[in-house]
Amino acid sequence: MEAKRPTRVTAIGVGSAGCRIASLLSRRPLSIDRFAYVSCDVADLEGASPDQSVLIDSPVDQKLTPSMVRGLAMRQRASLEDISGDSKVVFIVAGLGGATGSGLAPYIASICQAKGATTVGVVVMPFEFEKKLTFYAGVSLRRLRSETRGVVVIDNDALLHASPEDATLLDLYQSGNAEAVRSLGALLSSPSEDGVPVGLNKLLATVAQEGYAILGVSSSSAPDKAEEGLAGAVLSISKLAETKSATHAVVILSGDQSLSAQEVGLVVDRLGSMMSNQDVDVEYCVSGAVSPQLQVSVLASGFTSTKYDDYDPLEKVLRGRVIDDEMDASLAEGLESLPACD
Ligand SMILES: Nc1nc2c(ncn2[C@@H]2O[C@H](COP(=O)(O)OP(=O)(O)OP(=O)(O)O)[C@@H](O)[C@H]2O)c(=O)[nH]1
Ligand SMILES: [Mg+2]
Repeated sequence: MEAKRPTRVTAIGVGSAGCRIASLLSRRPLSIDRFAYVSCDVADLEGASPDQSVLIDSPVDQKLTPSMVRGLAMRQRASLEDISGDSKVVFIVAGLGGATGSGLAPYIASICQAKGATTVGVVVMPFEFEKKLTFYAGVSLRRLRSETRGVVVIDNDALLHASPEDATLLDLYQSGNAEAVRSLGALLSSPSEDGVPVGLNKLLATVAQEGYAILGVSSSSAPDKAEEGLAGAVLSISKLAETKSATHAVVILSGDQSLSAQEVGLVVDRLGSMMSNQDVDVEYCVSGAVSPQLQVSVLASGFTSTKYDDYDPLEKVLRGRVIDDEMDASLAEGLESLPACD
């Protein structure tokens, strides 16, 4: 009998956006062996088998906050420990800003890291019009970064290239998810006949730099589509961080099968000058999905400062100091070595 292959790579969708994006990714041939889902909302777990999902028991008559969700999840820590199995690498996929994704993504990441898995966050940040979500999103992003080897940040606004004025929120989610999944799918694709994957090692090395990795996405059907698409992807990153401070990047070319090797070489060569940084270490991958449009994405990493720093004004003011507003006491490590008072 053939021995069961150990699970090497797991992706865990957390909260509504995270579960939706993870579920879409699970339908593609990727170098991810297993998918799992965690949410407070049973609708997010529809279609997932019980051994792949954890429903956090939560009251239905209260508006939840991230810290409330985390408190509720602590009672189910054993199930959350089980969900990553024996994986060597775990991707935590979530939308930040709501209660579930913001509260749980850093908590689940810390559990996976404690089990020894290389843990990477993949997060969607709120739309410009979701101002009231930015604070929780900013706090959670910072926490997630400290519990992971790296975080891939996707800005929801950057996923929307042209949307009709009467588009519903669900329409925006659907078109945004299609863009994100096409790009992430190419980035995480397994070796196949119609593509050149970047490979998990190079991807992890790119993401595991100081600060954040940002995914910029663009599509083009113009005659010089590869170069125009590259310019669009770099522009979308430049709205979030200084492109010249990137240290590593992966150029992701997805679809149209007429893309020549010369065009691939051209965009890889042009990236450094477009980012005003000739020293950036560039990898690339090509996915052969057939589509009339070429999607060009750039995953650039090493950003220690981003637009999202402003989402968490408390961190900016405090700079590592702690607000002392509770009459409790933290026991610092080392206090036990003080002589006991009899
Ligand atoms: N791209 C994309 N963004 C989404 C989707 N669903 C929600 N979002 C965004 O993700 C962020 C978090 O929203 P949710 O995922 O709905 O929140 P949650 O984690 O389920 O948290 P609660 O429902 O508040 O407990 C918000 O900025 C949403 O606009 C989706 O399917 N795709
Ligand atoms: Mg939700």
